[in-house]
Amino acid sequence: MKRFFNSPDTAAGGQQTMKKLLSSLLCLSLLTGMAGICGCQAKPETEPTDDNVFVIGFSQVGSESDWRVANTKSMTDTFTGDPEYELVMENARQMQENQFTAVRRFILEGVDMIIIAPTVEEGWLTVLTEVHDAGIPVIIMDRSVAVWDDNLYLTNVGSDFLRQGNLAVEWLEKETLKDAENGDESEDGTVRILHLQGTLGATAQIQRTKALEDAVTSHGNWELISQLDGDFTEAKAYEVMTTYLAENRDIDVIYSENDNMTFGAMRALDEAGISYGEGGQVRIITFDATKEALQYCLDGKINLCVECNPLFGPQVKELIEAYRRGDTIPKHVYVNETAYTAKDLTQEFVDTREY
Ligand code: GZL
Repeated sequence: MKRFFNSPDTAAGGQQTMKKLLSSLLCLSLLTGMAGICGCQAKPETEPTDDNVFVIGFSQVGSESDWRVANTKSMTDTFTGDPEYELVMENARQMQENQFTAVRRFILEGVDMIIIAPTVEEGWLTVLTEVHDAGIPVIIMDRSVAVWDDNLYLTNVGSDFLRQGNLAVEWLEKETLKDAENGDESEDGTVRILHLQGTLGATAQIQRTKALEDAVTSHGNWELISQLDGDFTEAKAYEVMTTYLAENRDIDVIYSENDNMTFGAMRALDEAGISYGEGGQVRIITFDATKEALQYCLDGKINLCVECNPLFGPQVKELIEAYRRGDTIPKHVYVNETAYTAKDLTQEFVDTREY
C-alpha cells in the first residue's frame, strides 16, 4: 500500500490523495461485488494481498551502453523474486519525454515509490511537482536533476562524476610530466586532447567535461583540439571519430566519457592506421571500467579506465527499506569507485568483474 509522506503542500496533496483513496475504495467495492456476481471469489484472507507489495515505478534512461545494461540488471536482480516488492521498469530509449510519460503513468497507477534515472538534468520541475502533489516519494538514481527544491525527491544515489573526471586529469598530469622528464613530449610541448562527450546535459557528461575543461584551463600546454558528441553510444562515437580523423590526425590523448564510445573510437583509429594505448601515438582515457574495457587496458590498448559502478541496486533497496522504517536518509549517496591502469590489473581480476 502506498505510504503518504510529509509534503509541504499537504493540503493539495491530501485532497487529491483522499480522492484517489475514495475512488480506489469505490473500484474495490465494485470489483468485490462483481466477484460475488460472477462467482469468482475475492482472495481468501490467508493469501498475501496486493496491499503487502511495495510497488516501484522505475524510469530507466535506456540501454545505450554496457554500463546501462549492467545497471538495469542490478536493479531487476535486486527486486525480482522478493515477494515484498514489485519493480515496474520503463526504458526511455534515452528520450526524456518518454520518462515524463512513464512517470505520469506511475502516478495514475498509484505506485508506492518512483525511481528515476534521468536522461538529462534539466526539465524535471513540473513532473516532479506532480509526483510530489500525488504524495509519491521519489529516488533519483545514477545521474541528477537540476531542480531548486530538493524536497521533490528523497535522495540522489549515484556516482561523483566530477571526482571521476578529476581522477582522470590527475593521472594525465602525471603522465605528461613524465613525458617532459623523459624528453617524450611533442615538439612544441603541447598535449593535444580530443574530447568524446556523452549525452549532452547528462550529469555524467556535465561533470566529466567540467573536470577536463578546468584542467585544460590550468595547464597552459594542454589543448582541447575538439569536442565531439558521441551520445554515450559506440555507433555515434565511431561515426563522429571517422569524420574527424578524415581531416585531423594530430592527437595525443582521447578523453572518452564512456567505454562504448571508446570502443567506437578505437575502431575508427584502427581504420585510420593511428596507434593508441601503451607505446602508441594516442593515450586513451575511458570511463565506466566495464569488463571489456578493463581487458583492453590489461592488454595495453587503453591507458586509463575510470570506474563508474552501476551495481547499486542493493544500495537503492537499503535506502527504500530505511525510508519505509521512517529513518532519515541523506540527500546524496555516492557509490565507491576508483581508476585502473594496466599495472593495477590481473587477468583473474578482469575475469571476475561482474559487469
Ligand atoms: C554514469 C551513467 C553513464 C555511463 C554511460 O553513471 O549515467 O551513462 O557512464 C551511460 O555508460 O550511458
